[in-house]
Amino acid sequence: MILNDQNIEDANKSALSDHQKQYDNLKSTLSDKHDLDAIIQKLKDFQVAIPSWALGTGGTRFGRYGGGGEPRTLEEKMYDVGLIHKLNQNSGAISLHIPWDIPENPEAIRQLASNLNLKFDAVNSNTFQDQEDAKYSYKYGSLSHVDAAVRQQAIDHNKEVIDYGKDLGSKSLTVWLADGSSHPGQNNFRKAFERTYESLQEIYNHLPADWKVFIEYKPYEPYFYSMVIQDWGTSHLLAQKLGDKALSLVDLGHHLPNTNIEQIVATLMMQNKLGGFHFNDSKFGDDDLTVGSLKPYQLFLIFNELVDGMLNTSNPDLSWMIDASHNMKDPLEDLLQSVDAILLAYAQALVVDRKALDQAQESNDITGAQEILQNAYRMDLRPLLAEARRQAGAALNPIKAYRQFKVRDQLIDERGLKTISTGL
Ligand code: AOS
Ligand code: ZN
Ligand code: ZN
Repeated sequence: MILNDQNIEDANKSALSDHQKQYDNLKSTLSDKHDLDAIIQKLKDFQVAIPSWALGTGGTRFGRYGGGGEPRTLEEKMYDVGLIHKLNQNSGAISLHIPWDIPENPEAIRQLASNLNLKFDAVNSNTFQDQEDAKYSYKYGSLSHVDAAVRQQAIDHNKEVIDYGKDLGSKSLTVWLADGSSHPGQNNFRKAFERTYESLQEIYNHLPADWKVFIEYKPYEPYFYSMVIQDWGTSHLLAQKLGDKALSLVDLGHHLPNTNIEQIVATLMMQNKLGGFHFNDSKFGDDDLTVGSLKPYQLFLIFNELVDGMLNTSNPDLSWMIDASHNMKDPLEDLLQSVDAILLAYAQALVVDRKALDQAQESNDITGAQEILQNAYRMDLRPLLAEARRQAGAALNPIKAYRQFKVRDQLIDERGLKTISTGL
């Protein structure tokens, strides 16, 4: 491996005494109110899955400017996630997309995953592109298509994705449905929903007993007039009708501007129906900006609800994933930043004084409630994250270590400058 334990230790050596001072400082402010060891344990346990399609340079409609050294195979994608995990010890899972990531030899892939300390998070199906050998086209939809034969092809694909996932030890399927319409009158909304539900039923019935299916929603794109699963309500309705193994998935970029995502989180968790998360950030919608780069307070408020839900509801454990695809930054650097932003928001939510917040809310102390949240958000918890990483054997500063050991240059040396990874 390009990075080994010794490298991480070396990278940490020079920063250690500064870190210790900063952490001790923070500790003295926090430790009378909080059990810091318990918080650090939570931070160490928190694992965010890296999507296979985020490891290369993504495209736009206009161009694709590769950065070099991109992973060309599933093995190389796993290797890159292994690098991220080595640096932060918070990215111990990869989310695969079929057919971009077909595991030709599952046994070997499982072995590689265990060497790299990785698990397989949700597997993703793809009925938003026509494959070369496909009999039918998804131009007019997949699970909602008017033609039963096309629907069957899409259903069979999803079943096949489950089977691939089973071979690897994955426990969930994420369905993001691109079905929709771009012109008023094109679709019968009711019929499109009913057909989608029936198709999902057949997929649901193929799930192993300990599996879940996550239903993602999105208000627009690729279609510009309607999407069959446009919002959390539609996703929840489908999940509710399907049964216990079906849950909604919230992708932060899949909301119209100013949507109160934290309230959606609270509602879905109250119903025990929140299954997973796709983290990113956006200015306009689905822009795949770096997590926390634009609306960190919103991210904190979302985590505040997540933590409250994890404490006070019976919602099943969540599947945490990043969903992004970058065409300007080094994808590995971006993913390191993203995971860090997620952990920071989580840590901030963990130091919210929940008892006091509840009291303030129950007594209509609006100012008090706001103060409690802002106090947590405005505290600099970066030394706490660094300490959690140090204890886990990761780098105090993952991006600094990544640059210090010239990881990208080494990847370019190995793989070449003109490499294109699969994805969008
Ligand atoms: C698309 O907008 C969604 O966010 C999906 O999660 C999709 O499957 C993923 O982005 C890979 O294309
Ligand atoms: Zn997504
Ligand atoms: Zn998306």
